Amino acid sequence: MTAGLRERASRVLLANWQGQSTVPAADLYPHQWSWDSAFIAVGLRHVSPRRAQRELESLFGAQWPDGRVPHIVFDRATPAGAYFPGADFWRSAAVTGVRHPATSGLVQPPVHAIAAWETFRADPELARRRGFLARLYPRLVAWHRYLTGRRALGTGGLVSIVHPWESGMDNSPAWDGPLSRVEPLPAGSFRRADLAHAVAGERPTDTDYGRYVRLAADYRDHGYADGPAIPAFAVQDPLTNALLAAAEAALADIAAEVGADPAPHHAELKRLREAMVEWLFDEGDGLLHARDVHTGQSLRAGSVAGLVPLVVPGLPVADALVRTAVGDRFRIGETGLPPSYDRTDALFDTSRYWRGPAWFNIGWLLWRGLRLHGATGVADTVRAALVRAAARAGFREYLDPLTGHGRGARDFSWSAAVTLDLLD
Ligand code: 9WN
Repeated sequence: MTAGLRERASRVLLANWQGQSTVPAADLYPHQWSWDSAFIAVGLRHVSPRRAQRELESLFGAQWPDGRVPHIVFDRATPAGAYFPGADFWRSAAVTGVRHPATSGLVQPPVHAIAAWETFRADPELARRRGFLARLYPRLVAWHRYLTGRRALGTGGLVSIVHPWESGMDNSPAWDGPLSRVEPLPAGSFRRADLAHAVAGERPTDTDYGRYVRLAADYRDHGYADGPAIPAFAVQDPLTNALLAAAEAALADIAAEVGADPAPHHAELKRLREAMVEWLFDEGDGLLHARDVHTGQSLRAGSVAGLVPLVVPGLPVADALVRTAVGDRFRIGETGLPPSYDRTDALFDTSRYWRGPAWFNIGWLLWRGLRLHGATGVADTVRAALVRAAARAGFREYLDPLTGHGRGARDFSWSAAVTLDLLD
């Protein structure tokens, strides 16, 4: 089974490869996405280390002068209406001065340094010969500096995201509260392209989209400036901050490899780790919660994002998170499939996108985090469940967390990529 699965996963990555980068899924997502590319590189390194390097290089080739790595890099050859909002909506050239590639102006969770380090480790000789890390290191540093400098909007020095798309977990119930303050654009004022390829009941609603488009248009119309005004949606997200902290640990390894000083990265890891625990951890609940920058309030919700800080080395509250992961709300020790939302909560929905379904990338992050903190038995359960689900359901975008049935797009790149890594 394993040999066949490896073969099938490789075929998905080869089919979705566009020459310089990989699309998340052929019809639904026909461009390059930022955090997808990082997970894809982690899997692609087992198929072709050179392609894995190019995947990250092409993404960072679209980095903005201010250091931000855009969440979508648009493929020129793809018809304009294939994805909404497309390049003509974002108008990135007006800010960057660069017409090609056109990009969005939002970001996604900073998992890239982790992917770069793993990609390097797959073939250090090739990487050194190509100057892979030497070229990428300053770009990764600029990316992290953008986040910690320009996006430190609230108190405590944590990074803020300014759009649900930036969380990577677009319609998580955690965002319902802050989003309710945003007046949605009428559904008729834009045309969704996703519903041509996906089941409406498994996607965000039209009202969600009305709010997403309103927020994105406002950010664009302010020139993608991060201040002085704080956007209507601004939250300190545990997943984003945890991945940044873990990415700083990876950056320390990368710095040592390229002859730079790792010390600032260790210091940054420590700073972010302390701030996360101080501002986002809820001891009573055993989870980290996002914080609303406008109100300073904790957005108490049962999002799996609150378990992702397990990826942070030296996290002092790791034991509490492991207990929550195996407790009633997530039951990861039994099922191995981490639901994206608390399964005991009234808002839990087994089919709707980030409101309950299990996702391969989150499972992969938790697998790493659980191993990092010595919960190897639970980590093994997660690994086995994801591999079994991929074998049974194929490389679907997400899974019903109770049955393992596949949902969303088929031949989804990061599902294939992390399966390859789990099989290694
Ligand atoms: C908006 C590509 C992306 C993922 C996100 C996922 C989804 C986009 C969409 O697809 O978001 O960025 O159109 O729904 O939520 O995590 O990166 O796979």
